[in-house]
Amino acid sequence: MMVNLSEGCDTQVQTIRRLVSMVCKEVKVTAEKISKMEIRGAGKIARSVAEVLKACAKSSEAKGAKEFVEELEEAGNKLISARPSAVSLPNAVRFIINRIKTANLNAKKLKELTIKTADKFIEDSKKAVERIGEIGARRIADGDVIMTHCHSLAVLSVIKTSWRQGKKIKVIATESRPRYQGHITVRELIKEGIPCTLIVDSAVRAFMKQVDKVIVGADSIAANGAVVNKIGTSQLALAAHEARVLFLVAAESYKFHPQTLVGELVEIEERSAREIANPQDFKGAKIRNPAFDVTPPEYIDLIITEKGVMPPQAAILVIKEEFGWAVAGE
Ligand code: RUB
Repeated sequence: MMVNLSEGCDTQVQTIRRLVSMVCKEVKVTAEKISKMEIRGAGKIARSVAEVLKACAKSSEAKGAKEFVEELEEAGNKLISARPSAVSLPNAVRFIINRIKTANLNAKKLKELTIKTADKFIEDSKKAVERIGEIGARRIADGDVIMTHCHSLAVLSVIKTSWRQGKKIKVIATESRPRYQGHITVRELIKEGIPCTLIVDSAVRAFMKQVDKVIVGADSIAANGAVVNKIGTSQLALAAHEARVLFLVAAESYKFHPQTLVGELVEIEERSAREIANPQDFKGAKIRNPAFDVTPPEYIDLIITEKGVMPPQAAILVIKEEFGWAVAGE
């Protein structure tokens, strides 16, 4: 950001102060928590950014509507840059900011609208996860063995709903190296009393013959139905395909990626090598740590959303319904 040198010294200081304060404290704290994965999982990330934009609106001292929108956009951009692969993050930011930008209101009213819109996003998001549980449970039969990967609240909603309906299911969960989110899944399953087995990621194919259905979550779903999810997901899909096991994805509609409609690729986050090993111990070798991978639509049987169940090829219809074609011009 450039500061006009022809401005008086006091004005410059005021401008700098305003720019610095434009991003409220909560934004920095939450962006850092998202980067460090203290807040993780695409749905939770989306709800946390809605909470922060609400906090920014509450604490804003913006004098006019233009200043308020600028503040919110600055906060939104900072949050979006925290993690690149989960489209739920920019989708949540856009859901709120687009409404603010198109409302012809004064700063006070815009603040109120931001709070209301953020609350609506959070509430809809929670309801969507619940609904995915109900819709997804219809696909689960009594006695099914379900394999899952990583930790997804949408997947757990399907599993828990099925269990609470009295279906005697069993779950096989991968540990999901390097961050072991599979441990969180298994702990949640134990708490619910659901029989579960923890396996290493490389044991997926060895266990696939015992499995009836694989269910995973999503960070992004592209217009062609390809699913971006935790690294290793595509291996589960491949093994399921080989063993003719149903491969299901549970995801809210805000996990669909509007820009893929115009050919934009989903950025796959590459995290620090230190999450895998100490580079000093392997001098001379590269250590790679992509956090997500892409499962092609050919390996996906169904996507379970809060609106219903669809084949991956219908992803383009969800994007059109959620975001319209206007996104192509963005
Ligand atoms: C989490 C992950 C989850 C999706 C869906 O990765 O890949 O499967 O985010 O989760 P990370 P949810 O731990 O790196 O964030 O259904 O909870 O949105």
